[in-house]
This record gives sequence, C-alpha cells and structure tokens, in this order.
Amino acid sequence: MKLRTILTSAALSVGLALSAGAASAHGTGMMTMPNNGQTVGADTKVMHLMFTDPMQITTVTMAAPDGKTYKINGPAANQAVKTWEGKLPKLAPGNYNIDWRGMSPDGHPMNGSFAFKVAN
Ligand SMILES: [Cu+2]
Repeated sequence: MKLRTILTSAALSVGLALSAGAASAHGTGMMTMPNNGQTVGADTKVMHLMFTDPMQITTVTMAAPDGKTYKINGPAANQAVKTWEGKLPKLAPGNYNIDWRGMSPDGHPMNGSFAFKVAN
C-alpha cells in the first residue's frame, strides 16, 4: 500500500505524465481537460487531450469508482490531432483516472495519465 501510494504521487508530480524519455524529446506542453486533480460536475460529457504537436492516440481508458475500466472513444488512431476529444460515459460521483497511449509524429510511443473527481 505504502509503495503504491508513493508511486502514484511520483507519477502525478511528473506532471500529467508524459513518460520521461519521450517528454524530453518532445518538449512538454501537454494539457488535459479536466485538468489533473480537477473536480468537475456529473454533467461533464467530454474530455480533451491537448498537445503542442499532433499526436496519434491509440488507446484511452478510464478507471471509474465503480471499479470498472471504460474505453473512451474519440478520433481514430490513424489521425494525428492536436486536440483529442473523447466522449465520457455517464459519470457518478467519485475519483477517476484516465490513461492514454499514443505515438508522436516521429514514431515515439507516448503515454500519460491524469486524475479527476466528480463532485457529489
Ligand atoms: Cu520522438
């Protein structure tokens, strides 16, 4: 438990978590909506990943407080986009974590994660 807590906070502090090697090669500049750590309303219907350079996103999953992992659908993996908009399922109050995987224009595998909370 202790170790997991440490790893989780370390991952968050790396900043919305572009993996370290890839991030240094690409600058950073990634943003998400919701922001990492943000509290949003249950009426939130979409999420965004925003990049300074176009990114091909291959997989986005969301761990929900019901214990399930949902696949988030958005632009297809063969499209490179600066803003990736995914449709969220109906949200219940609680803590959510989103993990994404993709590939940069030069072919580097990229991934990241962020967390948000849905208010009661
Ligand atoms: Cu690269």
